[in-house]
Amino acid sequence: MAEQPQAIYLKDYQVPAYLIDTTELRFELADDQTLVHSRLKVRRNPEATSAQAPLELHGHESLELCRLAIDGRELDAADYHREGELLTLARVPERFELSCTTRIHPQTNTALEGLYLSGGMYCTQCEAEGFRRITFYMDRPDVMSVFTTTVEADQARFPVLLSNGNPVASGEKEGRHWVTWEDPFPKPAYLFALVAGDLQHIERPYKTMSGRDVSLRIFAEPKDLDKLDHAMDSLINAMRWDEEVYGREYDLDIYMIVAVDFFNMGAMENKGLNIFNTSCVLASPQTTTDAAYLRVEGVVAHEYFHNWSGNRVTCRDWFQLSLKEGFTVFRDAEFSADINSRTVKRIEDVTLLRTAQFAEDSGPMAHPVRPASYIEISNFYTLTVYEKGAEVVRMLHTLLGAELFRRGSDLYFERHDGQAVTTDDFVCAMEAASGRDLTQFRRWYSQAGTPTLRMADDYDAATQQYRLHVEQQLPQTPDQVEKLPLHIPLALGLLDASGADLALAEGATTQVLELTEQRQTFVFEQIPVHPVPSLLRGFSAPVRLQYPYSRDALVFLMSHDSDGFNRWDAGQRLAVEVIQGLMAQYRQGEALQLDGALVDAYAAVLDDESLDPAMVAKVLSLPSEAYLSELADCIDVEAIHLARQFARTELARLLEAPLQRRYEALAPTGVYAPDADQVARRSLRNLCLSYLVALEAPAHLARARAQYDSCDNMTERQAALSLIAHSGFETDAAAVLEDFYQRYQSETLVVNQWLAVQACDPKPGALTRIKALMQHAAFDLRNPNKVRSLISTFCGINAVNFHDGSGAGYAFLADRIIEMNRLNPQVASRLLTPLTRWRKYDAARQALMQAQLRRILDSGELSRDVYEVVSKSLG
Ligand code: 0A1
Ligand code: ZN
Repeated sequence: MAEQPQAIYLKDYQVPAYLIDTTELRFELADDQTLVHSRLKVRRNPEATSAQAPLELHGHESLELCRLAIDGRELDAADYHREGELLTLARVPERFELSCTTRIHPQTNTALEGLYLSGGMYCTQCEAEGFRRITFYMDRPDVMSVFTTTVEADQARFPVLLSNGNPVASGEKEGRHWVTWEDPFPKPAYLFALVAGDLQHIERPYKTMSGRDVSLRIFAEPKDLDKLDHAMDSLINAMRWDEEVYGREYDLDIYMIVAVDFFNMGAMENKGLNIFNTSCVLASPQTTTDAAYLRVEGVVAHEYFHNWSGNRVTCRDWFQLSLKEGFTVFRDAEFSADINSRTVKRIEDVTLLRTAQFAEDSGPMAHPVRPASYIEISNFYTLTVYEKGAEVVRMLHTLLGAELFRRGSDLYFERHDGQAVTTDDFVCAMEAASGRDLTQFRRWYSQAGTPTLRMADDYDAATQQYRLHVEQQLPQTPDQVEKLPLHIPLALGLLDASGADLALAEGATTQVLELTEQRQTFVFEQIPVHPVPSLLRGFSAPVRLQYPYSRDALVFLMSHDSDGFNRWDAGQRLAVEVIQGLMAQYRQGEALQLDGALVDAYAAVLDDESLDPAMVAKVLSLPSEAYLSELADCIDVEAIHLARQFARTELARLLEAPLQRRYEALAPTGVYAPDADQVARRSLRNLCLSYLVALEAPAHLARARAQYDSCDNMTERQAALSLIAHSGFETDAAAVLEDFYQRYQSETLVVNQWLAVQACDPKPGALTRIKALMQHAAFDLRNPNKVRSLISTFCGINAVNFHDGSGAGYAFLADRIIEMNRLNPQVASRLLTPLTRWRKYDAARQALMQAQLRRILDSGELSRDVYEVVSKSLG
């Protein structure tokens, strides 16, 4: 290997030696190249330690430097030093103007970082370090500058030219035109954006709470213009919510969103000009499922909320990424909870956290919410930084209460508006506003790993004392051995024999205990009966909870707990135990026998028409294979799959009549709308159908096909499609897949769904089918959405096929990673995730997976992205 990439450490942080007050950019977009002219007003940072520091500019190796001048004086190669990603000017005046011209090639940019082409349109992605692929710059978030940007291009092919802020001038000449945009808010380069293309938009006016008029515009390719209304409604709801809940209003005259097909992530919060993956903005009843509607709403809100939590107050350095991401995920989750079902939203978020973030936290890439080092920052846009980071903010909210938390956030925004700050500044504001000491709480930011809470209890009828003993344990992670106890909010309630909540401190039915010691006992006085505890209500902390619940107690909580989340969680615990029992039977060669307790509990929930159908659907959904794998010490792929399938089919067999009854009773009554009521009905109806089809009876298959044929929306059609496609009725499966493709071949996002449905088909032979689909016209290795739909879905979800004992799945994935490493390092690096988990499998699979990781490591020039994950996984 060439030189190994080096790690960067938080402890080495130094303030920038120079500041850039203003940044003027001019882009000349042409077919074979783009010229980028910049003029920067630079001055020495008065806070820098050394007065003689060199000026260090970042510039990607792909940049061709055409011109560099200081105060009009042209520089030549002898005046600077260029090495790796740095261009260094040893001596510069205290204050000067730096002019620079670079030549770049968006047409061949497959990494989708910097300026690139998506379909035929130009767009940018600068977070985290993409701006250095555009021009030489101090590409670090603590250098904030006022940007003026001129975009010049062919007028006919690129009629729309956008950048951050407001358009202030435009003109045309000989078939080309230009527009100048000014953004008055100082921002780091990662928030810069540019778009040029043949786009159309929808527009709506918005009046902020202080009466300012804002024009909201969403741009897309003309064919998608009819799929933008939901995003617009979501944006307006988010803007209102942020005014009401956080007192934050929008600050520019225009807010723009642009939909692009080629995008590495979900969306990007560039100031005033968000760029979105089409999958996170387009929505129409015929092409979009209910789940995708909710995702669009959440992502639109997320990017909007970044305008304050991220843009007005940004990160000092990339170690602080969770400052903006954790806080913003918390904000968007609360927004979604407020406008949809709070409990369902919480269940979904916790499911993701417990399945994927816990896995990350116990794997080779485990890192704290505020990492201490990285090789490639793109690898740290993780579930830990986002989701666990949001849980950390949620815990602050729980500990302080809504009112003090709001005072803390007000103080944070007031203190740090226009600054680049740290997670510690955030905690300091919360401390100052609440008067609470959060010293120990800060450990959540610096210690990796998921804590386990072991609990036990006893009750003394004579003294009416109930005592809860809690022990916290934080596991070792590759980066840290020594761990200190965390400050953990533990919300709980105590139920009497009738299922009613007992009154706890100050008459409340839920109390938040604060766990700070490694071992602690909490004593509850005047408890009249031996209670059933409802622990960790609302999932009040991101921990693994161990308490010896009996199956009877779980069934009891499922029907009585006043905390909706815990009612669901009791059902999950019960199902996990039952499935684990089946796995044990399978391994011992016994005939599988489903515990009747689960059947009875499910029957009761299915029969209870007073419950929200969305909750019923959640409660009756068996834990996923991925969650069961996360819980296992050594993952037995086959046992998990078979035991879960058995539970499913048995439940379907024993509950066939009520499932059928509810399926029919929940038939659609009116025109499709993605409203809470309808979404809830469809989710339960589709769940009933999925159980019924599991019986592999022609009548139920026909039911699914009838739904497929007669429905007016993608939620019902897609559900039916995947059930038929995954069934054993192979002719019907092939027919429905073909029909679906014929109907939707011009809808890229729907075709991606079609790829994903096939990728997760558990029937044998999946790898052959995947390989064939890679040759299909619908597939394109350069489009990250397609790679995710086909390859990530296969390797991440289709466990029985991917983990086939031959190792063919692993070799296939390694080939794709080696290929993608050259094309798109970020996507390549994310593809690695399933291989990083090799330690959780049996010895034979471990060896096969490791061999593929080594093959990747030896495959030649690796990007920093892939190198970091592979080397840490093997390390
Ligand atoms: N900040 C965006 C996500 C994002 C992160 C990195 C990207 O490129 C490496 C792109 C987008 C968000 O949180 O929505
Ligand atoms: Zn974000």
